[in-house]
Amino acid sequence: MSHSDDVPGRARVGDTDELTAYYDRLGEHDAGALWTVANDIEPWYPQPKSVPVHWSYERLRPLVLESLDLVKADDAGRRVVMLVNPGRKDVSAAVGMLYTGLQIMGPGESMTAHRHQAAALRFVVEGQGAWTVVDGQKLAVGPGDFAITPNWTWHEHGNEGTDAPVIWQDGLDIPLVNAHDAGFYEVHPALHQEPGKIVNSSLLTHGAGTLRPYGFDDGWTKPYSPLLAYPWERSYAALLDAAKATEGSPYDGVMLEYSNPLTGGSVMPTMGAHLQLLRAGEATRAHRHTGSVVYNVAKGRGHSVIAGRRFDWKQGDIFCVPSWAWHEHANDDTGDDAVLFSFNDFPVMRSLAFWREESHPDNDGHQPAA
Ligand code: 1HN
Repeated sequence: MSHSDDVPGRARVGDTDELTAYYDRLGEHDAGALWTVANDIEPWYPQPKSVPVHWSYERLRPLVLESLDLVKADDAGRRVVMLVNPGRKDVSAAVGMLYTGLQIMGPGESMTAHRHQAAALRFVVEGQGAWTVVDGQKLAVGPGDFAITPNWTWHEHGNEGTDAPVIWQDGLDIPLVNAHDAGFYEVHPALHQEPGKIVNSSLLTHGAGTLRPYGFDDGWTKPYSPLLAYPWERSYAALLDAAKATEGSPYDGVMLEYSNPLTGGSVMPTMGAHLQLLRAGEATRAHRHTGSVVYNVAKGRGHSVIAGRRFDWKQGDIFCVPSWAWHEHANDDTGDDAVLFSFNDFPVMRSLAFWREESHPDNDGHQPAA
């Protein structure tokens, strides 16, 4: 496929005085000539404004901790240091149409309940004692746990630990919602929900994986997972089990998707999430696909090559892969595994029939050395 625009079938009209005057007259009627923008608005292949970014946890953590004394959590709504892609400051996105940030809650802190059109998810980075109440269900979460706040569900959080702050990563589809002019927001009329007595009830009911509730989940017609929190221990154990039986994917290593246990589909309609294991010393091959991904290094150290640039990472670090960017990952520890948590907009890509994927054709499946 040619990527030059000077080919039959592509817009290639040069400017003349007559045409420029014509464009001006169209402009006066809030109209324009398609051929002046056609090649920009219909690129040969995706042209993301987002660039690959690596956020070092070691460098950000002191700044996140600093915010504890600077603002009260409830005054701020949520006390979050957001991670902003230099190419997407206009929409406060970390990559593509995905937002992410690091939220910190001091010991004993709690926040009021609200709900919004955007869907949210959390990945706990450090600290004991965090809880969140989602749609009246109290979830206790610790490091490595993954939890969801589907769109329009009431939610409020806190830290009942006594000595240390909790830091978790938030992921939301805010830029996507705003791109569609579909945002709504509500503060809970009573400021707090009345949680049911049983903590983690969705995990007790739906957390058995292949064993599904029989005869008592018939009412579940909601478009998101009835399981609201996925504990680290089980998820990591599942990865280790899978690694005993499979080589995994040449592009992703051993990767598992957090799924809706009733459908096998993504946890929410707009965002999916994965946990992937890179064995000691393992290096994946490069591929690219439509859809954006935000990673959090859950364990270990290594590097990724994204759009030809190398990023070295270790536990707690966050990095992103823009749509259609070549990417490959390597575990640089030859004695221990590395684990990457990630969330993505793949459900959007798939449901709109935008999904495309291809493997890197050259250099034995690797990008040219960065
Ligand atoms: C939100 O509701 C939370 O509930 C965190 O913890 C970050 C960013 C934008 C909009 C809503 C939360 C958010 C958010």
